[in-house]
Amino acid sequence: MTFSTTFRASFAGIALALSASTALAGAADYEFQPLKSDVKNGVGSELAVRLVHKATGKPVAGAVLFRTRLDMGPDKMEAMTARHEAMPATEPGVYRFKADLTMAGGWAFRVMAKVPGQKDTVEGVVVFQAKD
Ligand SMILES: [Cu+2]
Repeated sequence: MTFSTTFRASFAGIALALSASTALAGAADYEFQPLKSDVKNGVGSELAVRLVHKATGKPVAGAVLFRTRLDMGPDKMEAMTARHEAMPATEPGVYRFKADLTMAGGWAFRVMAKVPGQKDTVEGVVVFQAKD
């Protein structure tokens, strides 16, 4: 291999890496985090997640959360789901839900979100521990 082909090959690699990270930048820049991962097991348990912009650590307000699912996947009970409903927001970037949990253990809150100014859908999984 000559110098020039080596150079071209590594340059192509860098270009590829750059375009890949640009393409993923949107959705991967955001993260859902639990406000408090320990929650009460039972009816009307309150779960709250914060959506943050990873680079700045700032909460992201005004996102539209959809296709939410709450299941016991973390405890190998994917099929066990819990009813839940969104509650009014009390602080920017924090999304609250009231859930009817039926078992103590690990619950995964799966969510998709449309973030203002982002065309890619942000996906998140937040694990909560329900305690009796
Ligand atoms: Cu279960």
